[in-house]
Amino acid sequence: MEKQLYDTIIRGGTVVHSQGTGPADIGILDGKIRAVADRIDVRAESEIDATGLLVLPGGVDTHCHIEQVSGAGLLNADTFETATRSAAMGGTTTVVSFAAQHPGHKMATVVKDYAALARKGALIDHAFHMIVSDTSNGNLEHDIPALIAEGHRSIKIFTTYDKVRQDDKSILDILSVAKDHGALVCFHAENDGLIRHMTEKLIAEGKTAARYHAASHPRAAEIEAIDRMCRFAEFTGARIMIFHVSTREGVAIIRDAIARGVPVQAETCPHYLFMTSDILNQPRAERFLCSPPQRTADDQAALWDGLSDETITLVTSDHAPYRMDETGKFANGREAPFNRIANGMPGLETRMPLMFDAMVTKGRMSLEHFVFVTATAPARAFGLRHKGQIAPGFDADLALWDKDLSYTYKANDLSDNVGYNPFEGTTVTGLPVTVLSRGKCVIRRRVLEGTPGQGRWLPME
Ligand code: DUC
Ligand code: ZN
Ligand code: ZN
Repeated sequence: MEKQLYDTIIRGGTVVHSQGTGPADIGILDGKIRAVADRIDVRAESEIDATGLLVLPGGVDTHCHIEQVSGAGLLNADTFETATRSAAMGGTTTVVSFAAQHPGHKMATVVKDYAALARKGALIDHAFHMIVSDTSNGNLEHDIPALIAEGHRSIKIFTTYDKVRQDDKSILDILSVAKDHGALVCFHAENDGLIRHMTEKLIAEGKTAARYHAASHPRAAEIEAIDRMCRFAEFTGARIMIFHVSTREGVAIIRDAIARGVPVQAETCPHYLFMTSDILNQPRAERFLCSPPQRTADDQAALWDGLSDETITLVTSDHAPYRMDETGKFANGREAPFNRIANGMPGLETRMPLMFDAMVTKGRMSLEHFVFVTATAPARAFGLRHKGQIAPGFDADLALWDKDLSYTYKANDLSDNVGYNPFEGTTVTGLPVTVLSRGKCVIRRRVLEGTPGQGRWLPME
């Protein structure tokens, strides 16, 4: 029997592909895109009608915390199954989460354990950043270079947070190993001393409510640490990524560093683009606590400018799921002071629709730029060579979007396990309706079809 050219064809959509945007059919075989053409004349066993829909690369979310144990010993609310089904519902088909090393642990064991959890639960493809908190015991000399060689080419370092933070000397040691072995180093960049100084002061003044979290992470903390990390990258020549930039000054420092030739890239997240610190005056403010905290409308304008001129090239979710109960935000009691409440909020499912609505529906930037910041640039930054674009040879990770479909987020309507939606009340126009991972429908007409364990680990190249 003649071998089929394609097992699936997506017909009649408007496709954003590597050569431009326009009507095209997409031919898929064995999970890969084989053809993007005006019209594909042969038939396939499975045909998907995309008439009236946009066909975009599936989103690539390179900053999400999944099934992770925090430095304080708290387990995330999401498993790989619940997190990745939520991601897929929001049009995302690749996630990069964290293999979080705690002091005393071997990095190789940590990565193996997280990989096993993902292999069992993930509905979509995935990779890991290695959170390095202990460089002793052979970790820096042996485990980390060996893991980099296997394809774990991203390291995450905290400049603050008890237990995990690294001092300057250790950061420089890690940067030097990363440079020698070919890894990217990502930073949670906030000055630890400033945060501890402000936290102690606020608590001594009796200012313990959740809303004081913003004052405890002053903008100067981010500004100082971003500048220092850029200087370290300049000095060592190591490639770095600044996670979750939130301030105008942070954007300016990165812009200047890029102009000097420093190998620095940067991301921001929807909660910095769409929320200001005023949100912490709302009831149940614990829902919105994150670090760095939300800032001002002026910072938001600077972040958008940074996206426009490509100082910032990635928009990720920083999905950090904690339920509003004693398993999560209230693990230290309902009356716990702000510094004893878990940081983070869910974002895997809302990232792409919020960005589509702001960039495309509201006309702030082009459809192609939306695809760039949510899929192409994150895939490129982390060496996920077959993700983030529609072109022959790429994985058939696709999201079919109805640009006219509107939805107003409700209190608890996401497919994760977090129990609240921080964007309750926000209306978005433009939603993914059908989502494919390696040519298989994970979501079909907004209904989940994927199965846990079908996602694969991706080496970073
Ligand atoms: N900030 C982080 O850096 N990580 C998880 C959650 C958060 O708010
Ligand atoms: Zn962080
Ligand atoms: Zn994070």
